Amino acid sequence: MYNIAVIPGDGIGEEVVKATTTVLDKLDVEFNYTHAIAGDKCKEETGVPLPDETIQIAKESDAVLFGAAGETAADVIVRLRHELSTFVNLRPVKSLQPEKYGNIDFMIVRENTEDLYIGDEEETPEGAIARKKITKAASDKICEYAFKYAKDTGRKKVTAVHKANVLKISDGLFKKCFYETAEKYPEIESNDFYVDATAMYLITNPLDFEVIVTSNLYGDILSDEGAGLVGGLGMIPSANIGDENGLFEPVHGSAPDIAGQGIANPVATILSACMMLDYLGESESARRIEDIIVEVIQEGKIVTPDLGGTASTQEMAEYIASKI
Ligand code: GGG
Repeated sequence: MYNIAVIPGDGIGEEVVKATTTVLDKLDVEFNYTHAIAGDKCKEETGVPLPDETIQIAKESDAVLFGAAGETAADVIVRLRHELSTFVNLRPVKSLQPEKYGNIDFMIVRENTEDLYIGDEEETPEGAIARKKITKAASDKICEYAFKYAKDTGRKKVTAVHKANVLKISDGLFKKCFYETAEKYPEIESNDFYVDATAMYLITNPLDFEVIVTSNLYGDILSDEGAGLVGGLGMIPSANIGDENGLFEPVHGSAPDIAGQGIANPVATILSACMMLDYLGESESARRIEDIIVEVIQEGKIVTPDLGGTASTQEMAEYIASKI
């Protein structure tokens, strides 16, 4: 039995997490869920966006399933990643509808602990300043992770994304660490692009990418762009992995425009749960659910409006669950 901390967060978080546990509950695997609060609503109600009790529950669990972050993202999801020492955020951009989006399939390996996301901002007489932190240790660690991931999964190329022509010291260090790590993996091709060029290449040449390794902010932005390549934010899961903890969340946010309507696409969160199953060593169940999701989307009968259907979040989840 696995102890799972469930943190729905804000907006559509509640709906997509409920849909996901509906699917998980049909597996031959036992889960003990401990629900915990965090987010904008939590801040309104308790005065804090991320209560100590929630952090404790997350730390004591075997894995965390998170729904969606809203305006308090920095104090909730970014802080949780730190509290759980999850140094990598894996964001797979994979097309489940190749006939519509082509065979896009690449992994974004996002550094999860530093960059502008350290939240070191201050007001100044002129306006504001934010500090960007890039260390050799974290850059080496994430580049090593990316190359090892490529090797372990049979990928042939790793691309570093940075802006080292302008941010010469910080992104320059990231680029240097990347090529030092690349030397240890001569069998894997390595190249690098500026982040602005990458934003274009993802649209013009998406099939050229296999593994992207990048810093925190660029990884966040490029994964939303990646979602746009394969059907939208409802399709992309993510896994935050550390030496001791795993936190699994869809790439999308709280989507206040559709929250409460029961029409959010649950696929990103269910696929995040598949990444959680892999992390827990339940890969057979993960592949089973992924296959069913592809089947359900191909059928196109019981899918949410963003996928061309009229089903609710929960109806789509129950249909997926019924096929297990
Ligand atoms: N881009 C979708 C979104 O709004 N995600 C919530 C968010 O801002 N998360 C912060 C992060 O992933 O670092």
